[in-house]
Amino acid sequence: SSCPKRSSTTVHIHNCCTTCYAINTSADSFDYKSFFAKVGLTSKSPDDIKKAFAIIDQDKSGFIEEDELKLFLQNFSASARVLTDKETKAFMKAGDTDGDGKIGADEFTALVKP
Ligand SMILES: [Ca+2]
Repeated sequence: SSCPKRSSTTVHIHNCCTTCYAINTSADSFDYKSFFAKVGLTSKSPDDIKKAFAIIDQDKSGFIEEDELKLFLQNFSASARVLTDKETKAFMKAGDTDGDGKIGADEFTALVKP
């Protein structure tokens, strides 16, 4: 089987199978815990997790806002789908521990390494 092409800006922490996972998760079935484990983020150093965070934080605001979270999977695979509103809200709720409506680097790290 062939691997989908990735853009040079995608997070290079995954292998072909995780790319396929990012593409193939069907609507409302995204589970951040299993995704982080599958792409190998959970075993990365805190520095590497912060690097991934910096890529997901596309406008470099220091936070992952809801619109950026929606495009989360596309950071891992350019051809991945956007998250549904339901998935985005559940993901945000899980990561936003201080309730300010966005996910900071420390919150993201805590989400990846609970
Ligand atoms: Ca941002």
